[in-house]
Amino acid sequence: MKDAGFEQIIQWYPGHMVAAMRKMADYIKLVDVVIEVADARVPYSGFNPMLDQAAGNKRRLKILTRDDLAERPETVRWLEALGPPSLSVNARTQGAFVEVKRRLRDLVGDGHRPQRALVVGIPNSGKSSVINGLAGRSVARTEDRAGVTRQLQWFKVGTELEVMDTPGILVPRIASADAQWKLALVGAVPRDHYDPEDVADRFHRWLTEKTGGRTKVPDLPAFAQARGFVRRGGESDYHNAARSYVKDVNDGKFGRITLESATRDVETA
Ligand SMILES: Nc1nc2c(ncn2[C@@H]2O[C@H](COP(=O)(O)OP(=O)(O)OP(=O)(O)O)[C@@H](O)[C@H]2O)c(=O)[nH]1
Ligand SMILES: [Mg+2]
Repeated sequence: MKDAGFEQIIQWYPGHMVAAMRKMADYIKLVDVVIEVADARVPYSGFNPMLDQAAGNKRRLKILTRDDLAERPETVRWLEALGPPSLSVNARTQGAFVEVKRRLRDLVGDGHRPQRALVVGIPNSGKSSVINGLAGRSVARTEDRAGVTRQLQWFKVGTELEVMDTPGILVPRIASADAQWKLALVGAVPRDHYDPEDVADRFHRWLTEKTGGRTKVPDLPAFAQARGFVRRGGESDYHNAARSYVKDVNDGKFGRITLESATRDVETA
């Protein structure tokens, strides 16, 4: 029963996503290439098939962001599975975008008019960071929470390229409990839409299984105790501990962790 409740809790498909999805269908016709952005830690659940479908026969560039937080061998396998043209970046570093620009040029060629690209992906995947990386300065607002970009907006990148930033869009119903906690953990769902204790517990159970019990990452009770999350009276404050725990995962404090494996998760999907 817990799973059923959990599945209902971690769903987020507000009106602005419905509206953006509709508008995007119009803009897709105007662009030369669609840049699909996903977090390298969840390259399976992190791509929205609805967006891929909406891109129709447009050329695509798939970018895995947060490759600084993902396990390198897994990212390499994912890039192979996704096929060219795909690449991974740490979108917070400018250097990564030399290669992104080269791939884009290869894809769209040298036209007479400025070429246009639409950047799409699920919330908090790093779309606006990719725009800033392409622009070489901070033009689009970025923040570490889901749902920052709410409008579709064009940005000029030099004289050759115009890129459109779009709001993050999830699927109306995230299929499995596994995909739900993983997307919540990486920040694709707003904080008030999930129970952080449940997500932290599921993450640790998953990691324990994956590593055959050899992980050094603490579970939530150990973390709460070590970090002094106690209420008056000596009881542990698991809720706030779990928020910190989730943040630490995303700050890379527990090391690089890829949540979906190219070999396992693709085959069983
Ligand atoms: N460590 C790391 N952080 C990143 C990377 N890319 C983006 N971020 C951070 O992730 C957070 C979200 O990035 P955004 O670019 O705002 O994500 P978005 O997809 O535009 O989000 P929405 O507009 O809410 O859908 C920000 O705090 C970024 O600094 C990356 O490659 N590595
Ligand atoms: Mg954004």
